[in-house]
Amino acid sequence: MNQPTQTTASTCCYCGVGCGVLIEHDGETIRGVQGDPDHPANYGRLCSKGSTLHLTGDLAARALYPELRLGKGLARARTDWDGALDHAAAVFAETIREHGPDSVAFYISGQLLTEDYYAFNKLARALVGTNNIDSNSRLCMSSAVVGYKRSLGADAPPCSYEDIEQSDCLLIAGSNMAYAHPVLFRRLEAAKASRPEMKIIVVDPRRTDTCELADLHLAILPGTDVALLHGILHILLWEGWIDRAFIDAHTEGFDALKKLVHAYTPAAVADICGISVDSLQSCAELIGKAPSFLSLWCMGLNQSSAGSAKNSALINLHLATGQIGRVGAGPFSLTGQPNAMGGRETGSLSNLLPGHREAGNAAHRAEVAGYWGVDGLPEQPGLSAIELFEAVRVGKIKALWIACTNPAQSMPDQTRIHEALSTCPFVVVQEAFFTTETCRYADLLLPAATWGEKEGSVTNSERRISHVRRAVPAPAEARPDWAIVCDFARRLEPQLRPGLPSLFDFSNPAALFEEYKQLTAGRDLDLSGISHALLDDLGPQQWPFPAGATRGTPRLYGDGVFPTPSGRAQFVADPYRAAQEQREARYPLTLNTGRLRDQWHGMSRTGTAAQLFGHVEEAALSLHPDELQRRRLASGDLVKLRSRRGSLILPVQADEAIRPGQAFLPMHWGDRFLKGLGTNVLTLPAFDPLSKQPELKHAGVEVDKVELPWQLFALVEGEVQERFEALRPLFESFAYASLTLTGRERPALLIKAACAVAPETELLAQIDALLKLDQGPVLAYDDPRRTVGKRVRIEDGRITAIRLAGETAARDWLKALWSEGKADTELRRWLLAPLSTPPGNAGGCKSKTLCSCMNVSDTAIRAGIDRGLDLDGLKQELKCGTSCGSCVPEIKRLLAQPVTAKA
Ligand SMILES: Nc1nc2c(c(=O)[nH]1)N[C@H]1C(S)=C(S)[C@@H](COP(=O)(O)OP(=O)(O)OC[C@H]3O[C@@H](n4cnc5c(=O)[nH]c(N)nc54)[C@H](O)[C@@H]3O)O[C@H]1N2
Ligand SMILES: Nc1nc2c(c(=O)[nH]1)N[C@H]1C(S)=C(S)[C@@H](COP(=O)(O)OP(=O)(O)OC[C@H]3O[C@@H](n4cnc5c(=O)[nH]c(N)nc54)[C@H](O)[C@@H]3O)O[C@H]1N2
Ligand code: SF4
Ligand SMILES: [Mo]
Repeated sequence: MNQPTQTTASTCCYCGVGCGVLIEHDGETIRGVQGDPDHPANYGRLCSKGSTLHLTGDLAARALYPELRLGKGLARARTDWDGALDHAAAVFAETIREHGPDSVAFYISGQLLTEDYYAFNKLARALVGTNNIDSNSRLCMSSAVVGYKRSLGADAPPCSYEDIEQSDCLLIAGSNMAYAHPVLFRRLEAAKASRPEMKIIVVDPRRTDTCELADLHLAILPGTDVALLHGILHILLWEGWIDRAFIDAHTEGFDALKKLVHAYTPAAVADICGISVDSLQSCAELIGKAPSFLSLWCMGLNQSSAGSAKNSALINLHLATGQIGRVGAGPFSLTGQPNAMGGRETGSLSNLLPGHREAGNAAHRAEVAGYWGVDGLPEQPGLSAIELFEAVRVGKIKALWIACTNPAQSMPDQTRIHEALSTCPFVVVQEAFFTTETCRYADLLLPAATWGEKEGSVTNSERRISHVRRAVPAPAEARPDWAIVCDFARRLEPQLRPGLPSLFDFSNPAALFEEYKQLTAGRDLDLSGISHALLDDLGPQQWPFPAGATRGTPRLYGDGVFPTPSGRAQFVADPYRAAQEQREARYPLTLNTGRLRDQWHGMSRTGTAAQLFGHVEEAALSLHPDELQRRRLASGDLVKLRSRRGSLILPVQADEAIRPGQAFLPMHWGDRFLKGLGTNVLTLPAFDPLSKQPELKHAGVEVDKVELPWQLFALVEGEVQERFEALRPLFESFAYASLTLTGRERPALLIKAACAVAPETELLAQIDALLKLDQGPVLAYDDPRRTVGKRVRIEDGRITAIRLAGETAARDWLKALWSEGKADTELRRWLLAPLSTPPGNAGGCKSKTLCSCMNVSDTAIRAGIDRGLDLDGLKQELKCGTSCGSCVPEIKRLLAQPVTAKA
């Protein structure tokens, strides 16, 4: 193996914290990653996802060659880039000629680089002539965009990460930053440790790991934030904890808001939100008396049919208290994806244009058209994500280009999304991994370069632009996104703009950036002073950074002047409206969805690293123990989870962090890892009227116990991706099937499945063959009626594959033996005995890897706690929590549990 010889400074491709990474490689292959000590987002830190980047992205899961399907129902065949893009250009040109420019659409992603984004946007608006270009940021940040614009006049988070550390009072609303923005959470932990007087309030229906840092946790009922925020303002007014001078000098609309919040009395609000009047009062007092007050928020506010109202109600608190434009103060949205900000800047939502302009504004259109040298930009409003897929489903959109997003997993109401994708005449998918749910629908699959293989820029949550650098070449024929777009556009131009000079004459990402940045000159986000070269010289910079500037801008609105027509910030008086689906007899539970600590969205990348399944191994629905008891369910039981739109079969687990009446399911599970279209088969497509962001966090659901007595458990090590692909289709006939990875040094595929009656022996034989259990050193037992069968493969004294069918009580015991690399002497006796009771305490306590970096299980940590170790003792003895620190909040939670619960 070649030793790493080079280091390339780049950024992490996951969350919006935007950490700098040092990629260690040998010019061909990435060997390791370290946090970049010089990057101002993380100063060397990385979380469990960032520090394992080099372990993800198995080549066997990568899209490597363009593939084309020449007719529905046919298989895709490999083609070359010329053939692929010529074909795409021909189909797009013909569709546009026959049905007009709005019969095609582009659905792109906050994980694209700014240069990719800009190229796509120019392609759609200037060349094709449609505003049908939207991005997955619609599911993510569009409510924050509306919130900032309505309240402050421009889409600009006004704070810096340092403000978080310097604040006296932090309100964290609808953000589980311990999981979703971990490095920032580590910075907050450190700040609170050095200034314990800093107050932290968490508003979240669930008691998340983020609550470990909270002085006050308000577990409000789902969707009631607007009532809460108005209730806080009511108390601030009553107590006189507002900044009248700031309100008079710098804002408008306060009287209307005052009138509105008059009705939001503490008693009424406590009732709506399901919290006590005391806790509401304490919350208002912490905010009202704080020298500086900063709020952080994320999807708990944005992903709601009241997302815009929630955002503005929160910003109202800052305006009423004058807590903006000062050190440690301000409303600070955490952006989800690494370059959601870049997408907003380049105008890559259907209603936007580059440079924070509006597609619906004629003057803005004329400015951009003039700069691009085209006659005009399309006037017809573009469709937003939900509307766009609906237009595909009903046949209005006939050619769809999807890049860097997996809508067949991440959009709400999956049944309709799958319908749309299967009926669309021409679907192009530009993807780095061929394994996603959306790739199945690609008529043309274009292999994209990904993290470590591409160059450009990204903007993180604090408006800081970093230069993303390429470390190694992309595998096989994969190409960077900007290059694919420009190459396609140049092939489309002769058909749509014959005889005119190309609009896409870019030879590298820097050229795209140079053209794009001029569109920001003189605008609120002016970044015309930045270039790739400047970022190499000065390091990452925060906009605004106009031409001639020597440094970026850490904080906005220090002068109290806002980018509104009057220069004043606007109070917004939206009343509280309940979530769309209220609890009712048929659907008495509210389903909340969100992130796991170690997985990223549809798991195309994180799902290739067995280690990242150590913390959570499989899909399970979390319910409060009382809800389980009420339904006579025990942890591990399989249930049918159903909403008005669809259902899923999966196990339940007890979770005290969730209030009765609610349920939680991670958003990551799609049809690949769990049979049945995934979490979003349940969610609803209702969206906020202004931001058009869907209500992904509140769906009415119910669970019913299912009897699926015939169960299967299998584990096989080696060639996990290949086996995954081959085995997954065989599980379509099972009612329940979960396929995930497990292990660390020796990754293995882990399968759990169940159905009502034993499947055909032929199917089982097929499965066995793929598990390498059909020949060689395999111990086997089948009961005479063939309803129970056991197979274990032992090589060099170690278990390498397991399959239990019909009866799976020994699964945890066998898995533990596999993991320890032992073949117990009991094994043979147990296996060949007709009675299947496993020896010892098999099937006993299941453990999970709490500390993923140092490979420490929760069992080991509990044992340490029982021996009397505190956090420092645990760190010293077990080394847990000493690397990335992502597990520290959970260790603290174990430490805080009463002794009986710890046992
Ligand atoms: N590990 C990991 N990190 C990620 C990602 C990932 O996939 N994995 N994705 C990134 C992306 S794109 C995003 S957008 C962010 C998302 O980051 P977050 O928004 O922090 O994560 P979520 O888990 O989606 O939701 C946050 C919290 O909102 C709460 N919530 C639900 N309903 C309500 C409500 O009505 N009111 C309030 N106040 N809270 C509510 C949920 O209980 C949940 O704890 O994470 C980013 N970081
Ligand atoms: N129920 C529920 N649903 C949700 C959410 C929720 O909280 N609950 N959250 C929503 C939110 S906030 C978001 S942001 C979305 C995310 O949803 P998606 O955008 O679907 O998420 P990803 O799986 O990250 O999709 C990115 C895809 O790009 C591919 N890729 C990686 N690098 C590159 C590259 O360089 N180029 C190209 N072309 N492709 C690449 C990856 O393999 C992956 O398939 O999910 C939304 N859906
Ligand atoms: S916090 Fe973690 S996932 Fe987010 S950018 Fe930093 S290392 Fe990547
Ligand atoms: Mo997101």
